[in-house]
Amino acid sequence: MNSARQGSAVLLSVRQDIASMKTRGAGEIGKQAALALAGAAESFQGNDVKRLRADLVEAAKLLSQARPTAVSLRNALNFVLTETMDETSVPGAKGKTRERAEAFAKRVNEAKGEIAKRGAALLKDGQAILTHCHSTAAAGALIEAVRQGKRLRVFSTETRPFRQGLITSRMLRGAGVDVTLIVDSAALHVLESERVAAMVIGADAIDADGSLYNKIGTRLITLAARSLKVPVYVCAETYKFSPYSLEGEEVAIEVRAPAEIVDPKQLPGVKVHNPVFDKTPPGQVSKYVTERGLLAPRSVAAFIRKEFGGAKRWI
Ligand code: RUB
Repeated sequence: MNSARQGSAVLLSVRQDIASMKTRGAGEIGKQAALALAGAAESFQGNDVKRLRADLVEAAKLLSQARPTAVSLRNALNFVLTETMDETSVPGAKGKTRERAEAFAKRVNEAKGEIAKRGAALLKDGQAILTHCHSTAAAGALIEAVRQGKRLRVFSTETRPFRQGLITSRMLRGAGVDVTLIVDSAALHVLESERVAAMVIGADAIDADGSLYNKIGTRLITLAARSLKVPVYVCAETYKFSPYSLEGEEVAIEVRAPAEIVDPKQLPGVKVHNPVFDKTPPGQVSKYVTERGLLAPRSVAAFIRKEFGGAKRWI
């Protein structure tokens, strides 16, 4: 296989890994997509920099469609394309793509470390905490709190249908956290009976109006939490905030295959609907915990304008 063919095979395989959820979680898919774009640049053959730039935009579009809800994907790819698109030679553009992709990957790791500290600071010794799905940012905050000597009891929802709660539970247990798995529909009962002190979750996308897009069930469980006045802390790196929402673009809710819920053959004639994210209104989020500090939902629009205002986007 020549290197251009090999490059596009690698790109398609990264896209497939993201689409099939072998690679999952908004931060990780942004990082892997950024690195895949660098790989695509490296496998380009020839001296036509305009062609390379056009190919990179096409590759970025292809990658960004793999998970429509995660704005981190598009933000990561735009981050890599910035500066790369100003390069006037093929070697220059290849080098810049790699440099930007690695800078993004570094940013992801550093942001998670910072969020872990800021999130942990919100939690107190002896508290019961509820989490949903598997967010590396949220899990990082819980692990950091325990590392600091705070004894937490964490309740982790199973998270139907993909059961990411099992990943969370294993990860937390591996880090020495006291963790209990519950089914999603036990959330309200557990919030009340275990006197849960806070919910700590992640984010896939955040709108300018402060709304949160996260794993299906987030809206329902945060509603349950707020009905008991339990605060909801959302651990979210700045690349989860949607610059597109400033122009009113709605975040798309990904709908996945019915077979992820049940084998359709078991239910002939029954329709099965599998939306995998939902939109939680800003009133159900207490604070966004970002690597730059805590953010109230009402301050998100100004934050997005400051962070992304005027930045060029290719996808
Ligand atoms: C994962 C999910 C996570 C966010 C944040 O959904 O909703 O809460 O992506 O994760 P899926 P992280 O399993 O469908 O990708 O903090 O790791 O970026």
